[in-house]
Amino acid sequence: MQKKYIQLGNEEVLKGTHLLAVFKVIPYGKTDLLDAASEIAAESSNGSNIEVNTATEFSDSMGGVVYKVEEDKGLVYIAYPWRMFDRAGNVQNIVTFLAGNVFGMSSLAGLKLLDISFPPDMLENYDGSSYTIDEMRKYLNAYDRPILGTIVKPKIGLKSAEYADVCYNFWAGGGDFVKNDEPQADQDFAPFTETVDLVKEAMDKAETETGQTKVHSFNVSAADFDTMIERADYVQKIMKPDSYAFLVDGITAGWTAVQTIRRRYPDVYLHFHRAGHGAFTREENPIGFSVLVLTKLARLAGASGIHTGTSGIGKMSGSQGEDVTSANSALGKITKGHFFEQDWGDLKKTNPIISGGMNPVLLRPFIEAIGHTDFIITMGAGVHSHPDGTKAGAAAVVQACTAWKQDISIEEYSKNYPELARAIEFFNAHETQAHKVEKN
Ligand code: CAP
Ligand code: MG
Repeated sequence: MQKKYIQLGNEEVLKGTHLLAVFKVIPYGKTDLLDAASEIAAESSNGSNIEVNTATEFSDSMGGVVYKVEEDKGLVYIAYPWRMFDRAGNVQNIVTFLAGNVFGMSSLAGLKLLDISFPPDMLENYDGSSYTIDEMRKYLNAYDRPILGTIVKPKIGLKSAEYADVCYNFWAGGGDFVKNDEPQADQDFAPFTETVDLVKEAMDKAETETGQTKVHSFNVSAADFDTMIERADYVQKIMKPDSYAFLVDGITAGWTAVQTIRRRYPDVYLHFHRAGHGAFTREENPIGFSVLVLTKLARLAGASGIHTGTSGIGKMSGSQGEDVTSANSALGKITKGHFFEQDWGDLKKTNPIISGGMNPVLLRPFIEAIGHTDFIITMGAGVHSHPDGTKAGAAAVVQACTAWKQDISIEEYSKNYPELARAIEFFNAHETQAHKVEKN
């Protein structure tokens, strides 16, 4: 045990000088929890497995402090002096410390970072969101309801003109927001610039026909930052201000990619797609971090919105508690499931993006699960599998939302709206949680 990292009952670390973290720890074999805690604190801050002769009084002050443990739950609380982190507002650096080497420690069978809290002085170094859902609502004139979106499906394989046609049909059916699916990038059958050009034409046509403004979220994730910037600049050249968002695959492209786009394009909605997060966040994974931690880090990095799960209502794993907690954390609403209260200071909110197996039938259940409508919802197959096509699928989503706003059941409301009626019949017939398998 590295005793200097164990300071149970230390209250000084709770007075605004330390980042606080809580881990669920499963030591191997008979390793004592406190012993494991000291090794985690060392490896995630200034130490290693053995004390070194090169340490100084100041370097010692940069050590993590185990200030509390809950033996029965395997919980270890560690405080980190916030000055140890890169002062240039670098989220990647926080993750490298707290979710880096420690995940590989041979003495641990499990290590899950469950929650994190940033002191006010530390928050001042971080960007937070600049263009929020509030700006998007203003542009779309969409208030007191979710922003209604889709993901163009099939996930890959449409030519540029076919892609733009799907966008047009969704927007013509009344939808607000279309996103690239997370792997759509610059494929030879749908070159990025050609797709942008045709999406612009589709958007102009749909706006003229509907009298409504529309938004498209373009995936600018790429092999290198220069290419990301080149793609983002092209979108900015072709599209009207406010009519586009930039999507970044935050897990696979990385935190530096997210923050590069945030810092170069502060007037654009930054859409954090979290493909790959399951490797870290699934509740059955003993090693990783929670959706709550991911969401808080995304807010620190300046994501305007991040996918936060469907509370077990859609196709992806996730629970009502976990997903709603992280969604409301993104908005700064303190709900149960937090270990720490987080005062976000001046950092603007990050909105939940709700996606994954959603369809018009599931809209009201989700709104009731999360308790508000300050989110973007995107339905992929839930729109494009509608028996009468994408435009009808979009109309069904809009009708389901109107039914909710008027507090009328979709069954009742659909008596005068055939697109919604067909959607109800179709999605009730298809086990909308078909991806749900009985977890044994
Ligand atoms: C949803 C989706 C999203 C997932 C990501 C997909 O499509 O496009 O990427 O929602 O999950 O590829 O599955 P569907 P999460 O609407 O057709 O399911 O939002 O949980 O990160
Ligand atoms: Mg997707």
